[in-house]
Amino acid sequence: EQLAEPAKAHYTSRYACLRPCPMVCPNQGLVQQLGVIRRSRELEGKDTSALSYERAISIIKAYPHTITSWRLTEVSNLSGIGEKMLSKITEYVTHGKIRESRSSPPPHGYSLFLFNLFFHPETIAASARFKSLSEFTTIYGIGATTARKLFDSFGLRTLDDLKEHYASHDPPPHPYWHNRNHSEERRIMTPAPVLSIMAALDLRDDLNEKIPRAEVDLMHDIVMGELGKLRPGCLSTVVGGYRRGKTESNDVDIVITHPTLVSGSDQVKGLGEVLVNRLYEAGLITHVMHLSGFHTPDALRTSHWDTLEKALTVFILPPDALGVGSPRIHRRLDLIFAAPEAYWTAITGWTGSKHFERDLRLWAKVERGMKFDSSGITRRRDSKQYFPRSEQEVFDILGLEWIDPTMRNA
Ligand code: DGT
Ligand code: MG
Repeated sequence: EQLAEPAKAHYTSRYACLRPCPMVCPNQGLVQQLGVIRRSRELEGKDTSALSYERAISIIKAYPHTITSWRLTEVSNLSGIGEKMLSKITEYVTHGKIRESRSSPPPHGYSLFLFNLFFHPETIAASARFKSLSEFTTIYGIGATTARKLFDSFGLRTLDDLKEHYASHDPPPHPYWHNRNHSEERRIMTPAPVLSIMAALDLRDDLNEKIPRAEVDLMHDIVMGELGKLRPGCLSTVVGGYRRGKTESNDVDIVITHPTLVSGSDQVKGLGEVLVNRLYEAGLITHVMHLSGFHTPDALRTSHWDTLEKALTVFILPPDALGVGSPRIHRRLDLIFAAPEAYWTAITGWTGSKHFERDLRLWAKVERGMKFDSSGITRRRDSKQYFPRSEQEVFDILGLEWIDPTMRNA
């Protein structure tokens, strides 16, 4: 079947999946300030506003020139940069920082002075509320909604407040193996504990520590070494920020397949379960927050992205793995299991960035009549399924010019 000519990638594209975007851009200061406002909107549950900041940030990150006053006209013509966003950019260009625009009046009852003070990015960053909410969300299992509830309804302000609160309120986490209906031989004999909030508080420092690339490589080698003993011949790729070239990652994401796995059978799920079991019994996995299609109710990722099998876990290197007496730091490890036909869509879908992925799905749907997710590509009109054999083929089928993973930092 003849595929249409791919759309050209360019920084002016409306779609993030067509904008090559480096890790560090020429307008990093502006991006950082807009990022503070975006984060505060997100913490306050103003998702629509947060998303329009996210779009604008993504567009600016792909813009190849330093924005100076004589570039503002060109910037204003970029899609996703509305009048309001342009006024913030202009302010940054003239004053080196951003205040909330005067064209958006404060909510009734607030003084303009206090409003401006509160929404100034530096002021936002310094405000007690922003600080508390940000701090609360550094704990695995606490999202923006929970953080606001803890602040507003329970009056909590500090991590010590939080500890005291959860010492008496911590509900046992919903076990990921609850209601699982698996056969005797695949039964998890010793289910790993789910991460309770109290346990997450104890692991907070570890889990917020960034992971250098060399340690990502080592974790990958150890995991695949264990898997090789159970099931020789598996293939794997480290995805996520690591694949996009991040020097330090927040977690490790690995996509795994085996050439003989039959999709639609229980084999993919089985592979995930035996590996997680093995790593737990070897003392390499300490917690499992989620396995396969089962969620803990307050899980961080509530939206259903795809039908792939995945294990969200906490991993720890064996003693002395990084040299004699080296510290052992708990790390977030996500394992994604795919049948061979879904391997390349899984890799594309998990490489990110999140915004790149969002626009990839949107592009596929709106411009190509296709449904893309990590588990596959389907043409909508006749439900034809595609099984790409490389990531290049994923881009070809979706009619997109190739973008290197290191330029997908939208
Ligand atoms: P970081 O924070 O250093 O780990 O940075 P990333 O970009 O690796 O972020 P991460 O690990 O949250 O997610 C990796 C990519 O995978 C992300 O860009 C979007 C995608 N992703 C995250 N969660 C899911 C999920 O539940 N399903 C699917 N299909 N994709 C996901
Ligand atoms: Mg990651």
